[in-house]
Amino acid sequence: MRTTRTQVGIIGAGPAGLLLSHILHLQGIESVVLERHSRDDVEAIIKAGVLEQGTIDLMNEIGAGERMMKEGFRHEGIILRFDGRDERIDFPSLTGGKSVMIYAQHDVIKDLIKVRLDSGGDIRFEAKDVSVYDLDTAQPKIRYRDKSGVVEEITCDFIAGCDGTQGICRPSIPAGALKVHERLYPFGWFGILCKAPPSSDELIYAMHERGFVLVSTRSPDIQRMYFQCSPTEKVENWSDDRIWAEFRARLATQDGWVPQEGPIFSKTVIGMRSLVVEPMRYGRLFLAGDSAHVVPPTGAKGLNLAATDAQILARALTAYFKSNRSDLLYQYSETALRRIWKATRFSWWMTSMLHTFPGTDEFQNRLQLSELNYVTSSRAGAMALAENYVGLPIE
Ligand code: FAS
Ligand code: PHB
Repeated sequence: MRTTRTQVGIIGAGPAGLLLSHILHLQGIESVVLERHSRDDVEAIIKAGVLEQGTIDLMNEIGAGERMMKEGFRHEGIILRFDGRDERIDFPSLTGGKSVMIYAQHDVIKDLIKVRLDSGGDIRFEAKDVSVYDLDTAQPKIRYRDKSGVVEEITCDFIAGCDGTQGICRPSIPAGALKVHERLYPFGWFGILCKAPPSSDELIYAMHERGFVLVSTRSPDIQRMYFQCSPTEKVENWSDDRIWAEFRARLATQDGWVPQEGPIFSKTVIGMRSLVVEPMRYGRLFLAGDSAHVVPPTGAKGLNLAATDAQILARALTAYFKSNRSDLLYQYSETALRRIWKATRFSWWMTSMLHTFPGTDEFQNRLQLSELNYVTSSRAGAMALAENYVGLPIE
C-alpha cells in the first residue's frame, strides 16, 4: 500500500469539492480531491442551471468565470404563471441591482476542473472503494483504490466530505452523533432536454391544477423543462407527443401562449426532498454541499448552497493553517446551517406555493393562489422572493 499525506483530503469533485480545493489553493493550502467517476462522466451529468449573484462573483474571483461570462445568460427576473396569466418578479429593482446567471452545472464543473488542473491541482478520478477513518484523531485518513488497482492511504490534517447524497462520508459518522431532518414530497420532476429555441426570455414557474411546470433554458437551441410528476413515474411511459401535450395543457394562458417544441433527447425523473444534517462536522471531518443537505430544486439553491459551504469552510481552514486559529472551524457548522436553513425554508416555500399536492382540497388551492397573488402584487412580498432567489448575503 502506497502512503502519502496532504493538508486537506476532499472527497467528491462536484461544485463543493472543486470550489473548496481551488479556494484553498489560492490561499497556499494543499488538497487532494478523490472522485469515483471519470472526468468525462463528471463533466456530463446534467443537473442544475441557475447561479446566484454570489456564485457568479465567486467564479470570477477565483479565475474560473471567463466562459461563464461569455456563454452564460444573465436573467433579471422570473415569470410566475397562474390562473392563465403571467406576473413578473424583477430582481435588480427589488435587490439593489442583483440578478442570476443561467449556466449549466456541468459547465461549471468543466470550468472548475480545468482551472484546478491548470494550476497543478491533484484530482484523482475513478477512485474506488474510498473509506475514511481516524476521524476523531489529529491525523484522519482516507484509503482508496486507484484506477490501476493500487491501494493508497492519505493521511490528512482535515477531511472534507463533499460526496453528495450518495457519498460515504456522512454514513461514516457514528449514527448517534448526527441529527437528520427530512421531509419527502409526494411528487417529483420529469425533466427534459430538447432541441428547440427558447420559449421565453426568462424562466417560467407555472402553477396549474394538473401540476407544476418550469420552463428553463441551456442555450439558444437547447431547452431544459420540467413538469411535476409522480415520484415513481417511469420515463418510458412518456412519448415526446404526450410530453408536449402535457406542457401545452399546463402552460396555457388566456392569450393562447404555446411552448416552442422540438425533439427531446433526454428524459429523467428527479425525486424531491428536503434534508438537513446537524452538525456538519465530526472530529476532523467536515461536510459540505449535498452530503449535508438537499433541497427541492424549485428554489434553484442546491448548487449555490454547495458553493457557499465551500467558501465558509475554506475561510475556516485558512484561518487555521495561516493564523493558527480554530474558532472558525468550531463555528463552521453553525454558520453554514444558518444559511442552509434559510435556503431550505425558501425552497420548501416555493415548492409548496407552486405544486399541486395530491388529495389537496379547494381551501389549500385558494391559499396557494392567494400566496401567488400576494407576492406579485405587494412590493414587500416580491422583495422577499427576489432576495432569496438571487441569494442571501454570506455572513
Ligand atoms: P454533487 O452530488 O454534485 O457531487 C458529489 C461528487 O462526489 C460527485 O461527483 C460524486 O461522483 C462524488 N462521490 C460520491 N461518492 C463518492 C465516493 N464514495 N468516492 C468518491 N467520490 C464520490 N440543484 C439545483 O439547484 N437545481 C436543479 O435543477 C438541480 N437538479 C438536479 C438534478 C439531479 C439529477 C441531481 C442529482 C441534483 C440536482 N440538483 C439541482 C442539486 C445539485 O445541483 C446539487 O445541489 C449539487 O450538485 C451539490 O453539489 P455537491 O455538494 O458538490 O454534490
Ligand atoms: C434548471 O435550469 O435546471 C433549473 C432552473 C431553475 C430551477 C431549477 C432548475 O429552480
